[in-house]
Amino acid sequence: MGLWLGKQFVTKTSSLPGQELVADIEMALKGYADFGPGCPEHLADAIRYSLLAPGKRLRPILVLMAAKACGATISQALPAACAVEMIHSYSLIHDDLPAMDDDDMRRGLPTCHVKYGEATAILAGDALQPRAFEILAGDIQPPAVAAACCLELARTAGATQLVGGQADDLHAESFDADAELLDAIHRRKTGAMFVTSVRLGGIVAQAEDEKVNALTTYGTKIGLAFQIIDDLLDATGEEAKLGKRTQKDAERGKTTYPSIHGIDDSRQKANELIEDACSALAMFGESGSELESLARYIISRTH
Ligand code: GRG
Repeated sequence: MGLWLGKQFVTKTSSLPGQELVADIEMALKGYADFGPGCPEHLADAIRYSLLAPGKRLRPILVLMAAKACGATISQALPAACAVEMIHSYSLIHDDLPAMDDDDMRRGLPTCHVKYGEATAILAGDALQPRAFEILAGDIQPPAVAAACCLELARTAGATQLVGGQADDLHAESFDADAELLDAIHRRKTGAMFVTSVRLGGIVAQAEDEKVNALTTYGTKIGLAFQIIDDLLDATGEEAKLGKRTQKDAERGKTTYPSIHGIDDSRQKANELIEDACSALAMFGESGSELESLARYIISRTH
């Protein structure tokens, strides 16, 4: 199986690199999903249902790979990996709500609001956000690095990046977005979390600025490539494999990368972005090889 990427036919595996990290991530997430006796049982159930559903764990894998590439251990970076997944899971729960993208299927399961009702789904997302910062503040050492991680994630999750990108994306449903606006939406709604994931790895490792800057370039490029492939999968992918509905963008009349640039040029662009991302890893030498395989997975993925 391969993917036609403009001039190139990519035959790389579509299995996600870093699978050996997933067991550690899942176990830590389970621990952090235990809010203790003060949390109402139905809220705790809804949080666990969405957070522990079978996601790819791409962002936490990126945190851990970047941390390793910069010389940190997995256990040093695991709290940051879980914090990122909490923000990501909250954003998916809220994105699926009727007031936003109105989806009934996510990660192969009924969405949180379909299973638990809208109010509980909103609250589950709400609870995941402060939990992310509680984890960073409490479990990243030393405290100055914990504070730097909180600042990094807060900026990305906030009104100019994740939330701002989502607001522009919803707003753009009422008119035809141009290529510039579409890039700005993708960069903030999707790309920013990829950038922050690898930057958090570098920050936890207390890496020098040069390395964090290289990771920033890498994250920016794979983030946009990921969204382009997401648009292509929505247009051409299989629901059963994706675990979510397809053709949603066309149904909602949404402007997407393929609707502006066409399918072949979109694939070509994604391919170029991945090559740029891999070039940005040059200074890491062999330590960057896992991040490189992960970048190549992004263009070959089928879900
Ligand atoms: C509600 C503030 C707020 C933001 C929502 C995440 C998001 C922003 C929207 C989701 C809609 C969407 C399909 C975005 C495209 C990129 C994306 C985030 C895909 C889902 O990420 P995956 O494929 O999901 O890594 P899993 O389930 O594997 O974790």
